Amino acid sequence: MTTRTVFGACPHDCPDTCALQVTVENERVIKVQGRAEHPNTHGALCTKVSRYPERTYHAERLLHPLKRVSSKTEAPRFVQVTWAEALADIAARLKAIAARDPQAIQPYSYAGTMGLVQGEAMAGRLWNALGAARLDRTICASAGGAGLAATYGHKLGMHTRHFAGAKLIIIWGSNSITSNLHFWTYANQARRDGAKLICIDPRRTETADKCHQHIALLPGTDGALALGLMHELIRNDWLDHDYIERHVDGWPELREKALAWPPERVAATCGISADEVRGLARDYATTTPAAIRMNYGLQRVRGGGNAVRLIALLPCLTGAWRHESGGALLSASGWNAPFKSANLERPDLLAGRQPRMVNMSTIGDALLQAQPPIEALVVYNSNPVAVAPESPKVVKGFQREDLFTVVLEHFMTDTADLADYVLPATTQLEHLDVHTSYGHTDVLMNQPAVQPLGEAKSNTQIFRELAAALGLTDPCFSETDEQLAAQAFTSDIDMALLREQGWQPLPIPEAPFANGGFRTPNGRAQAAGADFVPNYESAASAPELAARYPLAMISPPARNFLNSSFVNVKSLRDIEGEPIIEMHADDAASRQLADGTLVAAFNDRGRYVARLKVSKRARPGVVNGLGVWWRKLGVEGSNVNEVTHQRLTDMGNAPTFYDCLVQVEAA
Ligand SMILES: Nc1nc2c(c(=O)[nH]1)N[C@H]1C(S)=C(S)[C@@H](COP(=O)(O)OP(=O)(O)OC[C@H]3O[C@@H](n4cnc5c(=O)[nH]c(N)nc54)[C@H](O)[C@@H]3O)O[C@H]1N2
Ligand SMILES: Nc1nc2c(c(=O)[nH]1)N[C@H]1C(S)=C(S)[C@@H](COP(=O)(O)OP(=O)(O)OC[C@H]3O[C@@H](n4cnc5c(=O)[nH]c(N)nc54)[C@H](O)[C@@H]3O)O[C@H]1N2
Ligand SMILES: [Mo]
Repeated sequence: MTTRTVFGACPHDCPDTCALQVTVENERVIKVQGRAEHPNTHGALCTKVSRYPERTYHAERLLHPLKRVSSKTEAPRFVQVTWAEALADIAARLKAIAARDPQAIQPYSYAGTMGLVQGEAMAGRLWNALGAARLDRTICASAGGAGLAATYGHKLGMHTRHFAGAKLIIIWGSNSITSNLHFWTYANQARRDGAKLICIDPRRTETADKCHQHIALLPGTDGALALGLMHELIRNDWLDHDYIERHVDGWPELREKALAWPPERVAATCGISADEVRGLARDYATTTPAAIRMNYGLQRVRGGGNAVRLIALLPCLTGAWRHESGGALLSASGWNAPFKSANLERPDLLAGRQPRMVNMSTIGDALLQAQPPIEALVVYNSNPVAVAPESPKVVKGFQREDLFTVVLEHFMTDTADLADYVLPATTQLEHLDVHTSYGHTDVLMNQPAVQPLGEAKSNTQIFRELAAALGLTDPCFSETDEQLAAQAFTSDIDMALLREQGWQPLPIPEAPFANGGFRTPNGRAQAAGADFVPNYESAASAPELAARYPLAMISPPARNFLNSSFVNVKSLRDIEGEPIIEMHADDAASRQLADGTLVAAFNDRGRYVARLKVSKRARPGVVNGLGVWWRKLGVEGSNVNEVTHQRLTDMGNAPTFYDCLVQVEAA
């Protein structure tokens, strides 16, 4: 028996980007653990990723290329074909389209793997060389990203580890125990050292359970709460005038806006009490150091970009940035200066062309309405039929018989079910990659632990072979994964060290904005223009709609899934049980709905069927439809995106999944 250990990196879309230790016995992975030596991972993995071998060796892993033999509207049927046949046919189809208009070819990808090599490296080269349509990758973080950029000039924030030294931590729009477990370790350490933890979230999450205080505001009202806190900072003169004068532009304008938000008005807008606003302001202003951990949960509403702007300004007003354990963090990805995406994706291959850009968050409308039409769709690292908003339209778009769809996948997802060709892709245990993180600030390397399973090929290899079949001869299409990885970074990253140790920290300042120095053109934080933007769908902003659909629905992540990944891993799905909608006892009673009833959440867009859980985790007026189930593993082939809509955020053109009104009735 031969046993060896391989160093890896978790590929999933999560701020933690853990360092992995993979145990291989007789050429089979038997264990995936967190590396004890890596500071942020400290030997611990979430339940999901510790089941990575179960996912990789899953009986339903795709191991051969498949070709569709049924229509797009009947039950999907596929036959196995050879790689040569699949690639030749795909290349012929794409070539014919490209000869007319390469912009009718649409790539669709997101962060199924966050790897820089298996992400957009070889794929980006292919699309750029062809002149295919571009994709605006907005589905997760672009509202908050735009909010941070407008305020600080970039996606920047505190060191995760310095949260351990804070005396007050506000966990704002984040269920950290579910979605950012290794941050929670630092928050817990702060709590043991006497810090107060406050959670701001419409849902009483497992994280809220463990905080000292939970403020259950209505979804999409965070901007109003931030303005209310500013109101109290002004009225009580809890401002750091020196910091504001030196490092903030536009404060007089924002100050006027904040003065219009006394605690009573905030309370009415947010559905909380005025005392909660006053108490939170007092805690925030009078505790040093005070740190805010935002997550993307709060920016999936119409005003998401502005909400992030307003919250990000709070530490500028109190001078919390003066301390390494004070300030705020939403994303740390702006510290990744050594990452050189252009080396990988080669936008120079566009040679001056500017193909149209399609927003991934409105793929439903794009497939049904774009002019000229999308004729071919190549999907990798994403499951849009499950995760994109307003799935009735997404499904309809994918069902177009005149659409040629290729899906690179590990499994027969809802999206793969609607493909013309399904190509088997390798998992993180079978390919090489390099990673940055949006939580901590280390760069990681993932070594392949075993050979590809069956006939699976890595994304890079599939795109290499597709480029060859399309007759593209640029030498960049022959580069190996090693060569791609080596070009991903500037010389600040020592590839030899990365190979040997598995990770390398980026040099970033301990208290980055203690003396200002934001990444804006003049180095000052920008406050002008930030304001509360109400939801598209709420009782206050759309009373007629709310009369028909009185419940706000949010659809935050289920702990044992990662977006729609892992839903097909039985041991994890068994923990989640079945799709559920959490509802407050008062809302259930007024609808005469008992716990455990099969219910439908519906609106003009669609109907989502799930089991009702009468629960203290839901506040009155808000239902929680935990995401994101595969439609075909859900009830009546539906999931929560049946009811979400395709309208976009105030900044960043992002989706507004949590800005959604429904009614709930027995199914
Ligand atoms: N286990 C697990 N981990 C994950 C993910 C997953 O699906 N499962 N997803 C990953 C991804 S893709 C991302 S982007 C990251 C971050 O993923 P996020 O989706 O940001 O996850 P959370 O940090 O849990 O934030 C969601 C929280 O925001 C709350 N929320 C909803 N609406 C509002 C609102 O209007 N205001 C406020 N204040 N709170 C609101 C929800 O109730 C929920 O508790 O996590 C990653 N980690
Ligand atoms: N209602 C609602 N909808 C949401 C959200 C929500 O909170 N509520 N969250 C949104 C957010 S934050 C995000 S980020 C998106 C995420 O949406 P997606 O990025 O689509 O994420 P996943 O659903 O995890 O699907 C990723 C797919 O990539 C595949 N994959 C993984 N690695 C590889 C690989 O190496 N090669 C190939 N070819 N495939 C691979 C996996 O098998 C998986 O099926 O969903 C969004 N949708
Ligand atoms: Mo995300």
